Amino acid sequence: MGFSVGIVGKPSSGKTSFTNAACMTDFKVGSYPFTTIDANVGVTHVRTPCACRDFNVQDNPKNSLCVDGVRLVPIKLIDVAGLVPGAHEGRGKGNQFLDDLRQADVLIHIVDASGSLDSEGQEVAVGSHNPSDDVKFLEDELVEWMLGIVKKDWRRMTGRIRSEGAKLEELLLEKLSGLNITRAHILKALRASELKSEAADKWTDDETREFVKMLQKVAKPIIIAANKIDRPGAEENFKRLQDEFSDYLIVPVTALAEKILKDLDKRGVIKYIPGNDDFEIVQQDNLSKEEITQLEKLKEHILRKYGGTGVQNILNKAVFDFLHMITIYPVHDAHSLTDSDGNVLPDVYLIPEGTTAKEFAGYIHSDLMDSFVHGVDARTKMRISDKHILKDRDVIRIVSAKGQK
Ligand SMILES: Nc1nc2c(ncn2[C@@H]2O[C@H](COP(=O)(O)OP(=O)(O)OP(=O)(O)O)[C@@H](O)[C@H]2O)c(=O)[nH]1
Ligand SMILES: [Mg+2]
Repeated sequence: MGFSVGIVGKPSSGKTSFTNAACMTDFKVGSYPFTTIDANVGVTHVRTPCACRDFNVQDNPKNSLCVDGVRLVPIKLIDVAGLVPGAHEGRGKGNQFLDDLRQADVLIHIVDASGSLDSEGQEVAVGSHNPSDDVKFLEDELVEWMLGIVKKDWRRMTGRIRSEGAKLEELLLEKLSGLNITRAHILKALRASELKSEAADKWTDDETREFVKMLQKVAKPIIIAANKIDRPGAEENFKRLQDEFSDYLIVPVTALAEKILKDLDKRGVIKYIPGNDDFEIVQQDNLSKEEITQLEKLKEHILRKYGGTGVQNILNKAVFDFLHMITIYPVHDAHSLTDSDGNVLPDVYLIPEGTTAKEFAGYIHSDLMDSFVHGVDARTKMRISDKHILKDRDVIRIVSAKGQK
């Protein structure tokens, strides 16, 4: 399992550049459309205060990292081929490849904020394309993709509501669980669309689409990266996007700058912590005068102005501010905070806010949920019940009938 982010957008908007910058991978980037055809998968981290500081202990992270009291929690990025308007009718590379996004918890739409690509990713004069159009068409294409899946076998499926008294949410759950869509998502979308689930076999096409639109918003929500913010005209387009889509989370991003800074940091030329709005040049001799000027410009016009390159920022915002995920540390011993090998605070899990102790056990292992007896909160050393709702940075021992964890 684990947390996954889908990286979507039209060709050449910078999806692979974003993925490479975030994951320090080397997938192929190109200035021509459809450089990526098969999905690229990379791993990066979100950053959050570590529980080690609350307990004042030295930790030994296993499934994650801890740097100066900041826990780096791994997440997966899935970078797919470019999507173009009419993809559901087979244009561009079609939309079948979106099946690669089945496991995505959230989608980051990489928009070319410089407005220098048409809707198919072909270069046009800078500023001549309005990125707002991209936001609309991409959402439409995602809805069409999900609609195709929902409507498959629809007549036979909804027929079971009348013939067997089956419930629509159960039928849909069966069909959509492979898309990482839960019962809660389906119920929320049904409520929001105000459609009668008992009469699903009589829904018009527009009604079914309405439901799927809600489902997309709930189960595959989109946040927007206004990428190439380093280019001329991008700032105006970013503001335009913010005005037009005021209820969306939109973050200015430069994937290019993030990659340059991380590469220089890796070589030891600068000291840069991803997400920061600053860096320090430590090996001046390894840079030309020109490069130093460029770096100073980058610091002043991008990092200081926008609070960083946006790559780390948008990932953190997606996970914590937008999806309200929390971090939980399972331990074997609630006193020493260790696993059975003596590692202190070894693992951390990203789980949705509102998760109970018993549900959390299921994230570790389904057996552990079935055999759950009670939990122990390492802060209070008190027992917690199956229904106890966990909070961010809780350190929990799970006591199961099998006596483990
Ligand atoms: N100036 C600038 N250029 C960028 C940025 N991000 C990407 N690019 C450039 O945009 C072009 C396309 O980048 P890719 O990362 O290959 O784009 P993509 O969305 O993966 O494209 P496809 O795989 O073809 O769909 C390349 O020339 C990149 O160098 C950025 O933040 N700033
Ligand atoms: Mg690509």
